[in-house]
Amino acid sequence: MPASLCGTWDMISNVNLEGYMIALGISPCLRKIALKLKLKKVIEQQGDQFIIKTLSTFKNYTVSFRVGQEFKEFTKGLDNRHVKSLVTWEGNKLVCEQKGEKKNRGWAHWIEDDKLHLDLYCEGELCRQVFRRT
Ligand code: VL7
Repeated sequence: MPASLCGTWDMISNVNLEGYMIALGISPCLRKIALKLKLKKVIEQQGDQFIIKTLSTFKNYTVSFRVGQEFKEFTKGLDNRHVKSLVTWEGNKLVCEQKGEKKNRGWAHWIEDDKLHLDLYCEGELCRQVFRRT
């Protein structure tokens, strides 16, 4: 049983968010704002059901899903695309594949050294974020 992802987390590192946002086609103006943000994650889990909130002073983004069940996701306020998402456990990693216009798009969360790790990837760009518990 992997360590629980649940709780409230503060971002402590953020590598190549710029590359990830360029891959998503985010405008230079929005990228400049996004790069300055200290993101917070709030993760709730009840069995196979997850709610993941990404919070900032600028905007918030919430996704909820059931592990193993494909769902329609609209990335409202991010790149505003419609994707078909599927989240599964791959070992200790909670992995999301986001199928749509952008190839090789998704993310993975896992716990390592009591920290929450997040890889965000899109079309060959990888953004790596690390969070610590508040
Ligand atoms: C989503 C930044 C950059 C557009 C706004 C910046 C405001 C705050 O997908 C994500 O998380 C997954 C896994 O935890 C669950 O949804 C990360 C935020 C990363 C994306 C795109 C810049 C516009 C961002 C909401």
